[in-house]
Amino acid sequence: MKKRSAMLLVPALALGMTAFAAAPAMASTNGTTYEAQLHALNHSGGTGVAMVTLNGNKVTVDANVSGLAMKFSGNAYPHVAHIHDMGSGECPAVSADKNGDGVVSTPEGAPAYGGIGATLTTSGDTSPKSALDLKRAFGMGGSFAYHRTFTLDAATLAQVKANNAVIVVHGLDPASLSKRAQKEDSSPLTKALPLAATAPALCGPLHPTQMSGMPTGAAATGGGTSQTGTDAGLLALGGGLALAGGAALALRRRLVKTAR
Ligand SMILES: [Cu+2]
Repeated sequence: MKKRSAMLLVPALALGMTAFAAAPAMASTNGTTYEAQLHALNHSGGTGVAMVTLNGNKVTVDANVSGLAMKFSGNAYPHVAHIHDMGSGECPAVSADKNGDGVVSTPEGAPAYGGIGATLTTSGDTSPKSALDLKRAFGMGGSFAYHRTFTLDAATLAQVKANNAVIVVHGLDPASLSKRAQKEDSSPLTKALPLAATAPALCGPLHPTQMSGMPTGAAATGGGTSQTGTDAGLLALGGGLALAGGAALALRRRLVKTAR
């Protein structure tokens, strides 16, 4: 079934793939593209689209997002993002806000989208260990483009193929949160970051598509590569880098546990 549908998609993909800057070679049973329409969570006001193309154990992720929180304490906002999996392959409803603070936190949404299968970093490690690495975050600022090819672990790869993977982009404008939520940290993920920094802002389940090519939507603004002011922004977020690394180790386990 999978192989057959992939074969049928090849002509369409071959045409569209020319739009990708680094189009991977088309293998006979690979090259399947999955698309996620990214919708706002927690009233983030953002939107976007992500395209995920598989080639063997390599994955190429292209995304465009816009309308997210632009600044944190006057600096470009670091938005982390992941391929979540092993949940229900869905985005959470407002009712997922179990503690009633007006925010569906990352763990509260886990029954819907699962734990972290891969972290969409800009360089280096892409495992759940980098989940809260703000320096290599998915993108900086309110609108940006993302492009990267990396090796996907077997478990996450299988989840994508099973249509049980979800793209989640994190990071809310603290001012948009309730007074109570503004005072909360990101426990149990990490106490080093405020709730706003890790709460989901965009979400979209990945599904196979015959469409291919660069995602439409926000034009690339270069926000994803701009590092200006980043360090100060990270400090403003709580200087959580060092702590976040350790905290992230337990992140996937906790999220998956929550999802069960
Ligand atoms: Cu995530």
